Amino acid sequence: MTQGVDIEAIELRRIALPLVAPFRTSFGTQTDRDALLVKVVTGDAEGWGECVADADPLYSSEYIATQEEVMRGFLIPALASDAGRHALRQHGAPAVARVLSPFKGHRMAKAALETAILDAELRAEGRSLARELGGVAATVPSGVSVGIMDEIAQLLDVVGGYLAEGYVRIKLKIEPGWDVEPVRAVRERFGDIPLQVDANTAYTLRDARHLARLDPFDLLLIEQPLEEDDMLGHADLAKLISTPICLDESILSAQTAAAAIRLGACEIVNIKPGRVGGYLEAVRIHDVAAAHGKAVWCGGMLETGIGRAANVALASLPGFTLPGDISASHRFYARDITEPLRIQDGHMRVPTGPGLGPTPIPEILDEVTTSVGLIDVSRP
Ligand code: OSB
Ligand code: MG
Repeated sequence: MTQGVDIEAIELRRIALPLVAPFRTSFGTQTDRDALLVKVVTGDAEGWGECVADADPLYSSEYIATQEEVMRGFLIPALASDAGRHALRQHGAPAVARVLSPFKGHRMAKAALETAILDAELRAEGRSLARELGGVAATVPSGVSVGIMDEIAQLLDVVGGYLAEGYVRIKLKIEPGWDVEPVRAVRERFGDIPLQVDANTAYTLRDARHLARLDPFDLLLIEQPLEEDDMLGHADLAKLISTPICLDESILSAQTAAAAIRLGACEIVNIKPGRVGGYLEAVRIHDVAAAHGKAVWCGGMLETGIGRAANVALASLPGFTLPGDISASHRFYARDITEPLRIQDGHMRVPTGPGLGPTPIPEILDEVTTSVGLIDVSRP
């Protein structure tokens, strides 16, 4: 348990980082990452959190401008109120979700604030996030997410490059018109590698027969084939295809995870701390899944080293039995804002230093910053 925290100031910083190559999914093509970093300053330490919302509401309804707005207008004032400060002083980071619970949704903003507060608290106490969350592994296996390409030949080159780098699992982004053929080509070229696909809601239940054409390829899973709120559709689809269904966008909390599992809507859960409101809720989803004998893995949202290091800590929990979307810094960024995270023999080392581990390198951070504001929340 953490010990309580007294926040003096919160810095909100927007940064823009070019991607090394465009990343195409069924919902669009990304060439830059526009991110929002939260820095929490206490009397004893500074803590960091990364808001994983994208510039546009294409993955989910959340997007970066609204996340900054809701933090400034509602979430930070609640944390800075007398009741908020009292709760944080008494209980530390575990109080954040409760203080913010009157405000509906905006989980990515809540997650970033909670992470920064938790990080500040752990750094002050010299404890690591992995230990705090219940991590057990010293390294975690690295999978990589591969975008939609124009040509199969290009896809095979890219996948071959990642396998040569040591990634232990390949995830192909799919959409109607780019599904069976790329999967077949990757299987034919690279054989029996751990392989899975992610549709980001691009299909409907009417596509069930088509999706069953993926059955012979022995995929680890198909991620989020149907819409976010189509829990019943996923349960129906599970009866029509043999590839195990994994949910990403649909799982917003431990409650939705429990419902999805009970309904038979998913066999596996992709846990993204931003999507579910923070690392503490992420652990609860891990626990719910474990109680039902379901595997989980840690998803990614093109995080910088800050968010990625925290994801590595989460992925070190025992229920994370499948490789996560936990790739090296240079998979997405020529220059990360932290010391670059690297993979070695297909694995990433779990940070053991205080808090989430790495911190932004100030010179790099300044160069990529597009706006920054400090909110004084101290009281005499
Ligand atoms: O659906 O998993 C997804 C990236 C941005 C938005 C959604 C998703 C992704 C990825 C993971 O596929 C990329 C990563 O490794 O961070
Ligand atoms: Mg996904």
